[in-house]
Amino acid sequence: MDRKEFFCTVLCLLFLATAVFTIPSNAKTIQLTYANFPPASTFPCIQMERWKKEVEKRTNNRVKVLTFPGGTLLGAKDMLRGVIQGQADIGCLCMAYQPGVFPLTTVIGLPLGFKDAKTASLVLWEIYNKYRPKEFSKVKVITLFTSAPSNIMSKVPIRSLKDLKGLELRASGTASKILELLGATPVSMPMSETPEAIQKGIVKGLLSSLEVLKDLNFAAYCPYETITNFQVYPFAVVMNKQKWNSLPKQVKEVINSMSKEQAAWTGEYMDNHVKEAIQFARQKYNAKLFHFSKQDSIKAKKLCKKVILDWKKMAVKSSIPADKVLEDVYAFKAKYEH
Ligand code: 3IO
Repeated sequence: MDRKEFFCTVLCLLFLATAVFTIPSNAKTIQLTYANFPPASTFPCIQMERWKKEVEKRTNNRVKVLTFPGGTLLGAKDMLRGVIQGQADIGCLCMAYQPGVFPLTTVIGLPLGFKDAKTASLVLWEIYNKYRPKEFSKVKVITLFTSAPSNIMSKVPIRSLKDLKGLELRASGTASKILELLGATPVSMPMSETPEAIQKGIVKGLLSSLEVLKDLNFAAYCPYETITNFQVYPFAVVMNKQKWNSLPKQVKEVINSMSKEQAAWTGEYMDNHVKEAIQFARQKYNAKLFHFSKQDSIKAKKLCKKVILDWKKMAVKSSIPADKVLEDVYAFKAKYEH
């Protein structure tokens, strides 16, 4: 062949090589949309970005995750339905926001004495894995985790149960029931609606984990924190079932291999971040921390027992082996507490 033919051939080969190596791999990129309800600064979104980064890395960028924090794709109470309907491929939801919808896994949100989010997150994962409850049968569960134990953040100091009487505090699910039993006036709403309620003075504070003092700047409004460690809020990250079924085997394996790891990572991130947020609130807003007296702590614990009994009654009605589930929760709790 002459020079011209030679260059033509080289060019053709180059073109073919480019086509073979780039076009098909681009075409095979799998995009997943991931919806989240609270602002990007908060822990459900921090764990979402970590998951995105790890999944993209571990699939060699075959999967691309598009994240939507702050309710930009789906709001707090639309999450499960939105994922089932395919408005988002993945969604992060808080089980406490839809009472009755997650009868088995809300066992983790009872006042059982969890001391940290890592333990509670791992126990939640184990319980889900063991029972595979039908409350998640319409979706694929990607991971599960919890907040750190809840404390009271308020505009007024709360040093005793007496100080709680009639006080409007924002909470959700089991946390709202606990406040009611202790004589406060719970106002239930998702975290995403809470900044406005606090700023407008609709509520005098909230019951949740303390990292929001920093992440949502609640320390500016609630400089009084009462350490109660009542309960944790359980969360689930779920995927549309059809989308899940359409994924290649290797991608499914990467995602499945990350479920428990992501639960532990998120719990650990949360536990460390709570400490940072308390420091932040103390330094920047001169926050004060209170504890109930021994008597009030015992009294609060006794009053809280009713929510455990109520859960049992509800669970039995839903054909859940309530005693066995609780027994397993306590056993896993003992295993993961150090
Ligand atoms: C929570 C929810 C969204 C963003 C940050 C958060 N920290 C603790 C929670 C727990 C929860 O769902 C709630 O509503 O208190």
